[in-house]
Formats: sequence, structure tokens, C-alpha cells
Amino acid sequence: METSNRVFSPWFLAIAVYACFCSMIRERIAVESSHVVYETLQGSSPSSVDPTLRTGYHFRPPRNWINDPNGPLYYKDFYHLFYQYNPYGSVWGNIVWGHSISTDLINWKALTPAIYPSKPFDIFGCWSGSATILPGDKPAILYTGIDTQKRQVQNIAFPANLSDPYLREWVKPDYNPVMPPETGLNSSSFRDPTTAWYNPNGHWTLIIGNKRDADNRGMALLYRSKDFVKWVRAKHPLHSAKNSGMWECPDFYPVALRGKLGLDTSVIGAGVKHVLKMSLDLTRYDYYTLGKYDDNLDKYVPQNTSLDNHSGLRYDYGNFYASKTFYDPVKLRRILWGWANESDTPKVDSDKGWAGIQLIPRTIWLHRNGRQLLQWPIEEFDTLRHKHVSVANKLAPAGGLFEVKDIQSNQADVEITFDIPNLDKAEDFDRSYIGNAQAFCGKNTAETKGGVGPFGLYVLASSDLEERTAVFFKIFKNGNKHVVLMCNDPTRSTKREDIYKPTFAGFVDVDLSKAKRISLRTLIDNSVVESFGARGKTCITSRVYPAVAIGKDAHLFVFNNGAEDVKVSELNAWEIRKPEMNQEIIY
Ligand SMILES: *[C@@H]1O[C@H](CO)[C@@H](O)[C@H](O)[C@H]1NC(C)=O
Ligand SMILES: *[C@@H]1O[C@H](CO)[C@@H](O)[C@H](O)[C@H]1NC(C)=O
Ligand SMILES: *[C@@H]1O[C@H](CO)[C@@H](O)[C@H](O)[C@H]1NC(C)=O
Ligand SMILES: *[C@@H]1O[C@H](CO)[C@@H](O)[C@H](O)[C@H]1NC(C)=O
Ligand SMILES: *[C@H]1O[C@@H](CO)[C@H](O)[C@@H](O)[C@@H]1NC(C)=O
Repeated sequence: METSNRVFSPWFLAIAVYACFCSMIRERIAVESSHVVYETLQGSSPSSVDPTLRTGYHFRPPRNWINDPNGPLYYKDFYHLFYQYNPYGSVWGNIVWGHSISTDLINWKALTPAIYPSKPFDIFGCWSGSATILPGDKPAILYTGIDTQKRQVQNIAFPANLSDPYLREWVKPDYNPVMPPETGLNSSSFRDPTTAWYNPNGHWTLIIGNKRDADNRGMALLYRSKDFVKWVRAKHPLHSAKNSGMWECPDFYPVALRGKLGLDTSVIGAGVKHVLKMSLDLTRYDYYTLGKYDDNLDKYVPQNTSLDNHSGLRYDYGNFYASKTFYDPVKLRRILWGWANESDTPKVDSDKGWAGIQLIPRTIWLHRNGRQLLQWPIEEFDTLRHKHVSVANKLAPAGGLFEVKDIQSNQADVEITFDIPNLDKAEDFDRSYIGNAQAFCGKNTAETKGGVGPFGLYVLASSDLEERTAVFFKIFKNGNKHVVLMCNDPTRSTKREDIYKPTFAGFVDVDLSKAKRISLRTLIDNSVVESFGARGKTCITSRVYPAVAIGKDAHLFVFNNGAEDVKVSELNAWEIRKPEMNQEIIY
């Protein structure tokens, strides 16, 4: 039963001391954080969880608030996911490390929280961190603790019992913190250690997010250790950029120049590029650059095609933050986890009893053009595909639309390929929008008539189309090239007016002059629309809360508001089954 508090009671008893500290936090407030703090809502959980728009197949606990994915790892036949979790309410606060295990990254069983405040070095919070698998298959977690002085410090934790494949219990040695904020560092901007990589010069290396106040410079501070216990800060950061503000949840890893295979985080050498990702607190989005890691200098330099600021590349141009990758040694791939928050109001979140999900884990690899990464839902996701419909060679005429019938589309997976026979009607691109897709799509909605496009999907639509979320492409001319935009327009997603409905958009780096076609895959899960354009080149996630288009009343349409006909050469849609989602708790 989702509606009961009982499931947590043995754990509550076990950590009564911790609960006592939580009530201290609740009354006093507040730990400095990048989250808005709603003090009165932090500990108020309703007696039942409102299932109406609740996601079914995206990762989430039975109830309450979650944010960042933490320490993903594989150990003795199980994938582990930890996550920032409020056990008492559905706004941010009282943060512990929730913990779940899976054999396929899709079906999950819950464990009791792995790391929670209990020592002077983390008594005011256990914030984000990462796992590293040390030689001999020994996992170690490094995380940010909030200490008795409310400073951010980095702590280490080890499994209590390496024979336990569930890694239920974690030990935090008394020599913590292993990385305190030294003089000169702002102890409110010092968090989120990464997975460490082994530098051939003989040391473990990792980075920590930081900001230098003088020039608002975001930084990836570099730390080294020979034994993983004693850590020393290097003089220079791995990388930094002025005016970028606090870098949260950095991630740093190698990608192969060719092919989809992932690499262990310690792989260094001629056949790889490196990815540096940071979550910018200023904008609340995740950005990455591709570049070169010099392991002698311990420096990273972005390549000249990667913009090193918040006009740069994003994993996802929508609601996606605090992401983290890990290397999967079973299927030899790198997997990306990212968090999506709600767009509803904190009061409503609190009344519903749930807030936040992790998006479908994505396999991530380098495009052969070397300029960007590609992402695709892990193959295991396809095991949830159920009832299927398909459409082939159907015209989406200029100004027209058709409904995709015979499946219930509120929880669905839709793959569609559009053929664009003629690009002549493409309008000239207004160059003032170069680098700013989102501003463009904010002005030019799904209803703005165009030359080639907008064409795409209306999802979570009411039968009369009063409610609908549009995911679409629009194509322009820029000299003798084409500019392709992908947009997610939720402005008509619900009749409710109190909801945050940002339009999201990204450019799609495709050459339409050769193959005049473009594909879209969209995962729909009641209040989530997660889309992958052009086989994973541009991804956009959005949270929407229809008032009418719920359950069986949610419809799916293909539309074309351009002046040029397009053809749906292929469309496949599946209903998606609900996996096991943390209902069962293993103590
Ligand atoms: C360690 O875990 C194994 C496997 O779950 C279990 O059999 C054993 O009793 C555990 N040891 C301790 C000391 O808890
Ligand atoms: C330290 O960082 C915090 C959080 O960004 C900021 O509010 C504070 O002003 C900074 N302290 C100094 C001395 O600049
Ligand atoms: C980027 O660097 C490559 C060599 O790595 C060079 O061929 C290319 O001209 C450079 N592009 C720009 C825009 O500087
Ligand atoms: C990012 O850098 C590029 C190239 O230097 C520049 O054209 C662009 O304006 C910058 N964007 C922001 C938001 O600073
Ligand atoms: C998610 O919530 C919206 C408001 O509903 C905020 O505007 C975003 O900043 C927030 N995103 C993150 C990553 O916290």
C-alpha cells in the first residue's frame, strides 16, 4: 500500500536519534542550499498519496520528495541507485540517501536509507556524492556532509559487509571529513564529489563543485589521494569558468571516439575524449563540454566546437538536473541518470504526497562527428512495451492532424519518423536567435503557422484538444544550410493556471539536405513527457499536469501546422507496463 506510513516504522525506531535531529532542523531552519526552503511543508506528509498524475515507470520512492541521483554503481549482480530523499515530506528538507536495487535498472526494490545524519561531520545533512569501485571490487562512497558548523565537508563511507550484495549498511569512519573546506574556500560552495579516476602517475583523482566569490567563477576543484583516505587539493582546478556561478554535481568521464561502448572512468589515452558536465545553479540546467584531459597536468581543455558557457550543449534542454553517469561493467556501457523536479506548486506537491522522479536511465556515447553526445533509453526499457499500434506512410498534410488510436497513451512509448519531401518552403532563420532556441520556441509556438513545420506530436491531449502538450520540429533556411529546432510547448497542457509551463527547445545538429527525414521518440508517463529527437541528438523533458487528459482520457495526435506536407513514414506506439517500483522494502 502506498498510503501507509507503517512501512517506514522499523527504520524510524532504528534511527530515533536521527529523527530527533530532523525535528531540530525543522524548527530552526535553515541549512543554506540551492533549494528553496519551505519550512512548514518539510515534515508534513499527507496520510495518502494522490495517484492521479503520478508517474508509473519512472524511478521514484512510494512517497515524498526526491532530488539528485547519487552514487549509482553495480555490485555483485545488482545495480544500486541512491538518491536525495526527504523521508518526512514532499518538499526539499531532512535529506538522507534513499537506496534501491535492481537487476535491470527498470524494476526496483527499496532498501532503508543508506546514509543519514548521525555524526558531527554530517549531522545537518547528507547531500550528493558518488561511488568509486576500488581494486578488489570494494565500493566506496564520497558525499557532502553538513557539519556541526553548517559547513559543507566531504566524507567517505564504506559498506559494512562486503558479502551483502544489497550493501544495506554503510560505515562512516571517525576520521571524516576527508576533505574539509580549507582556508580560502567558501564552505557554502563546496560540494558533490565525483567518482574518482586513477591517474597513471599513481594517485586517485576527483573533482568537487565550487564557486570563487570574487569573480563568481564556477570551478571543478581537483583532489588527489594515494590511499583514498588522505586527500590533498591540487593548486589548480581541473577546469573553471568565470561568471558561471556555483558548479553543482560535476561529472567527468572518458568516451570512446567510435562506437557505443562505454569506458571505465579511469580510462585515459589517445583513443578517448573526455566529458565535463556541471549543473549550473544559476540556470538550474546541466551543461557539458567535450575536450581533452591532460593527465600529466591534471587539466581539462574543452575542444573548440564546445561552447564553455550556458549557451553550450545540454544533455537535455528541458527539466533535467543534477545528473550523474556510471560505467556498467556488465553491458559495457555508460549510463546517465538525471532528476526531473515538479512544475506544480510546493503546496500542491505537499498535498499530493510526492515530488520528483529520476528520468529513464540513458545509454550515453559520442556521436561519430565528435561534436556531441548521443543518448537513448537503456535497452531494458523496451521490456515494458505492451500493446502496440503502428502507422505507415500516412500523410500529415499542411495544416492537418490525425489521431493515433487503439492504445491508451497516458503511459506510452512513441517512435515516429517524418519524411519531408520538400524543403523549399523553409523560411529564413532569424539570426538573432542563433544560440537561443528556447527564446525562439517561446515566441513561435506549436500553433504559429510555418513553412516547413511545426510538425510533431500532441501528447496528453484531451479529445477536443483544449489540453495538449506539443513536441515538434520546425525547419528553417540559413544560407544554403538548414536549421532544425526541436521544441516542447506545454503552454496548453492544462486548464490549471497556477502551474509553471516553460517552453523548452534545442537545436538539432542534422543535415537534412541528404536524408530528408527526422525521427522522434517520446516517452509519456502521466505527468512526464521525455523526448529524444534525431535518434538521441537532442533531448527534452517536461512535466505537465492535465486536468482532463488523464488516464483513458489522454489522447495522442500527429499534427502539422506548416505550409508543406510531411509524411509519417513510420510510427510505432506501445502502451508501457508498470514495473516494480520500490513497493517492496528489504530490511
Ligand atoms: C554479511 O552478509 C551476508 C550476506 O547477506 C550474511 O550472510 C552475513 O551474515 C552478513 N554478515 C554480518 C556480520 O552481518
Ligand atoms: C559564500 O557562498 C555563499 C553561497 O553562494 C554566499 O551566499 C556567500 O556570500 C559567500 N561568502 C562570501 C564571503 O562571499
Ligand atoms: C578547431 O580545432 C581543429 C583542430 O583540432 C581545427 O582543425 C579547426 O580549424 C578548429 N576550429 C576552429 C573554429 O577554431
Ligand atoms: C558563450 O560563448 C560564445 C562564444 O564565446 C558567445 O558567443 C556567447 O555569447 C556566450 N554565451 C553566454 C551566455 O555567455
Ligand atoms: C524546478 O521547478 C521549477 C519551478 O517549478 C523551477 O523554476 C526550477 O528551477 C526547478 N528546477 C530545479 C533543477 O531545481
